[in-house]
Amino acid sequence: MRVEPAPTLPPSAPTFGDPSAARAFLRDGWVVTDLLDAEEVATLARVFDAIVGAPAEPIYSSWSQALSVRAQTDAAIRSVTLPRLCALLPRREMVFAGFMAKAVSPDTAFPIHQDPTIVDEERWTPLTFWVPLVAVEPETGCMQGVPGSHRWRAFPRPAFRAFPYQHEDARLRPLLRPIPMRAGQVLLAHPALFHASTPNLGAGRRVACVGTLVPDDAEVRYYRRRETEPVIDAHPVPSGFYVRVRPEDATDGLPVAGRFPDQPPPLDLDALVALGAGASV
Ligand SMILES: O=C(O)CCC(=O)C(=O)O
Repeated sequence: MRVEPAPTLPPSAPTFGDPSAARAFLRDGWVVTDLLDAEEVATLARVFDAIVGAPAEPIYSSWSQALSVRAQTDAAIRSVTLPRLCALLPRREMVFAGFMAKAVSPDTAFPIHQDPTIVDEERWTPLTFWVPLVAVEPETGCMQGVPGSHRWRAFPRPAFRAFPYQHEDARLRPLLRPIPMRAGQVLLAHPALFHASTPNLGAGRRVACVGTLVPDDAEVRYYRRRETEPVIDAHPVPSGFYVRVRPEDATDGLPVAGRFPDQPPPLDLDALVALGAGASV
């Protein structure tokens, strides 16, 4: 099956107040811009030290911590980043925020994946935000993206389901483009973007803030794949759901807005490369 590139993103697609950034987002699936000043970066680094300290695991994610830690982390990151993000992107809400940290280790590469669907992407454009608190380069745990791959999005991506093209890793890897950034810049990416990050081979821990923004009129959902059959249920969820509850524990009794087959189409590498070449933009 050939997936045709979407000619445009929905009406709520972000403009970033800058037509060239909006075009780059449409074409590549991400943009990078300045967000925080040095004092705000230092504040968030102190928050990380106070809440997390020196984690034992090579890759630390707030997402896998106790709910109280997740809520405390979300509140602290939100208070610093949300005013800045809203200045850049009016009428957005933050669904959740957390830390992603990498110790210095060759074992800290993050494999190619997409982030889960949390809104109907035909109607609304969500954004993953990622803000490093130190400069990042290919040698120090920077993000990498496959340009245009966010438009390969003809299916919902349920939470906790493995990336469906893991077996294509060797063919996808050469398409990854590194995204070096300065401390305090923000990467704003479509969650459907095929992305990864390099191992941190630098001199110190790499800490980044990560989270999701949605248009403020969007219906936020939890897309859950059934255990027994390849079907995805889309559950509308209340505000704060991704901060206050562990979604995997809490879908009983939630309404269902839609059902989808979980059948990602086979990967057509030529079509994916054409998306990245900006063929349709
Ligand atoms: O922080 C990283 O290195 C990777 C983060 C990422 O890809 C994600 O949170 O989806």
